[in-house]
Amino acid sequence: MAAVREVRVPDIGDFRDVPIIEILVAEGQRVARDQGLVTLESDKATMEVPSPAAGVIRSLKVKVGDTVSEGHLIALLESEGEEGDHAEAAAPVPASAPATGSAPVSPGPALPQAAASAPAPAPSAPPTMTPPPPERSTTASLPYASPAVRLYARRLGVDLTKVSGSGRKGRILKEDVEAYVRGALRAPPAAAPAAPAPGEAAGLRLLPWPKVDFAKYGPVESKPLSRIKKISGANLARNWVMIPHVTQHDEADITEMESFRRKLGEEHKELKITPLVFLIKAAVAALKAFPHFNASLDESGENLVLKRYYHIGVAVDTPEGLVVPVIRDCDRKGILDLARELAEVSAKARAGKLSPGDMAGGCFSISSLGGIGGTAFTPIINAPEVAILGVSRSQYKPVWNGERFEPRLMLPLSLSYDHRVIDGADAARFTGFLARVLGDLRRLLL
Ligand code: CAO
Repeated sequence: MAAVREVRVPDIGDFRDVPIIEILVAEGQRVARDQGLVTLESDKATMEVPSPAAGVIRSLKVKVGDTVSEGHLIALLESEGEEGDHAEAAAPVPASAPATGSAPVSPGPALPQAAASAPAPAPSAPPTMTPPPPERSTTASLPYASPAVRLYARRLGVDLTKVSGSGRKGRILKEDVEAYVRGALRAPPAAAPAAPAPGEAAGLRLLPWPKVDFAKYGPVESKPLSRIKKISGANLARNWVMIPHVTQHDEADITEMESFRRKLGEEHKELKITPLVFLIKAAVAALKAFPHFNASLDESGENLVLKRYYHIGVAVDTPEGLVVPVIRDCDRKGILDLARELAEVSAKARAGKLSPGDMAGGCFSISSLGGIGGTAFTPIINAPEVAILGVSRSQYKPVWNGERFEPRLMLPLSLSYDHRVIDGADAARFTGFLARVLGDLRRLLL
């Protein structure tokens, strides 16, 4: 049941006729137990008188400038009386002590921010008052502020050592903290933002996109992007700006592989066996040899998640735009199975029938433009994967065999990798490994 209590000045030692310098609450205000009600300040110290219980301030019996001694009536509190509440004259809280309940009350260094997030002090501190700094002439002196102001500053994340006080003897008031926050909000950012972790916005500060009235220069027609283009475009843009891409180019001699592929094609006329299926098998072998390519950064950007499965994404060009279905467990499938599955997923992709699940869970992607043309390109990494292999059209080139040039079928490889995870030397080793495997498929048995 609610009861009206008198809140009086507690035992404050030898101090008498101490002025009240701050009233921290208003009549009718709900207060928590231990919340500061008034601040007292003598020539030698300041302290707060805390509320002995949770409740509502019915009336205040003092004002700023009044002088009080032990036992002086401060306020009437309609308390929500719980067992164990303090007696009416609660122990005072030293105003300039570090914000830990039993900390010594002599002036010391300001709390570091981490410690400053500790809960507000319990009112069990000894009834000793803390001397305010005589002068706030050096920045090394203890920030001189009441616990309420300290708590307020902590909640706003303000380091009180950076705030100058406008109160008596340089005391930091609530208004000083507010003025500091206002100033900080107006100030330009001190430094460029830190590199974004995966999952965070890049926070780029770019020029606005140029606005051009194209119709001024000739006839135009506006056509909306397809749904797939909009989705893949947003993904590609994020991946391009958030991943530091480097592309390593190499060539594989696939002369022998090509004659094997043709032979297989004649034996399995029902299947379309293209170089891509060999590339999938070679990629799995390379991912096994270089496990950090078969990995993703976690959301914090501080850990690499290594995968023990081998699901390969294949970029498929469809009339609606680019999609990347994933072929699962490529380590457990042979060339013929992969050729069959590749034909199925690319037909499904072109028919617009892929489900989100068909495109999820990839470890590494391959983008082949070999059927179309070109000599090299820079594929964009399919986040959160850390590398992607681009393949261009093979062509016969004169290759020096130590004695003479001979015509060899050379396949261009372009490996884009996330430089946060993969170093250039490893990328060169990875493409070199791929080239050796494609040059001699027996290596897949090793
Ligand atoms: N060099 C020379 N010829 C190649 C080749 C290469 N690297 N890759 C494929 N070919 C040949 C194939 O053998 C086939 O010829 P034959 O019919 O005579 O055997 C022909 O080119 C067409 O192949 P394909 O493109 O139909 O089949 P694929 O297995 O190579 O590729 C698929 C399948 C779905 C990946 C492909 O059709 C596709 O969509 N590619 C585009 C991917 C894309 O847009 N990537 C860009 C993304 S941007 O990062």
